[in-house]
Amino acid sequence: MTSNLILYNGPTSPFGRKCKIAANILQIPHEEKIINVYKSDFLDDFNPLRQIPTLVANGQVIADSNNICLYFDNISSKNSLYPSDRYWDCLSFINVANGIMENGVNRFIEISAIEKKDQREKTVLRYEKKIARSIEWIEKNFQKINLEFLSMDLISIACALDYTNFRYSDDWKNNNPNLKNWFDQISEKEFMKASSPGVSFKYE
Ligand SMILES: N[C@@H](CCC(=O)N[C@@H](CS)C(=O)NCC(=O)O)C(=O)O
Repeated sequence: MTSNLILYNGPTSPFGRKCKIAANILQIPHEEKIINVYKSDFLDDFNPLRQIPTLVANGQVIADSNNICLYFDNISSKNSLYPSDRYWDCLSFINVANGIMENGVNRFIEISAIEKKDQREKTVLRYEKKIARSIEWIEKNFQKINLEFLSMDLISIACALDYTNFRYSDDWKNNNPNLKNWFDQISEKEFMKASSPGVSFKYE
């Protein structure tokens, strides 16, 4: 498929998954390139943080998943994924979902890429506490979200929870019944199945 939108992505990135699902729902034609971010020096010219997702849109670089999703939303003729009646609320939920992803990624790096003797137990616990607290916060505030409309915060929450299941644990389901019920349903959607994590590259 030829396109002037190139989404550099990874096989398991929850941030990249958010963008992929947003592009799917908003019907944004683009080319996705799955790269090994740890070996992709070429990306430094676009994004000195060398992170995925990074979008190159007609030569314009857009880094960071939040910016990429906003860009897709901006150029789409579909309904915005950011409901105007709860815009700031939506951004706050997205921020909490991103935090779950970030702590999940950092936790996984700590336990999988660092020699056992050098792993920081307290740091891992700190990541885990933040993940648990954030999921509980979403559960407690979930009624603020209109579940009839697939908004960007719901997409982000779904990606964050699935990444938690993938890299850490699904024990959160035991004490967050509303989220569990909703998550079990959204997991059945084609856009979730089509974007589920692949095989990761070795951290280096
Ligand atoms: N704030 C960024 C975070 C992206 C991020 O952390 N990406 C990870 C993969 S999940 C990455 O590229 N890691 C490689 C590295 O930082 O060296 C976003 O929302 O896009």
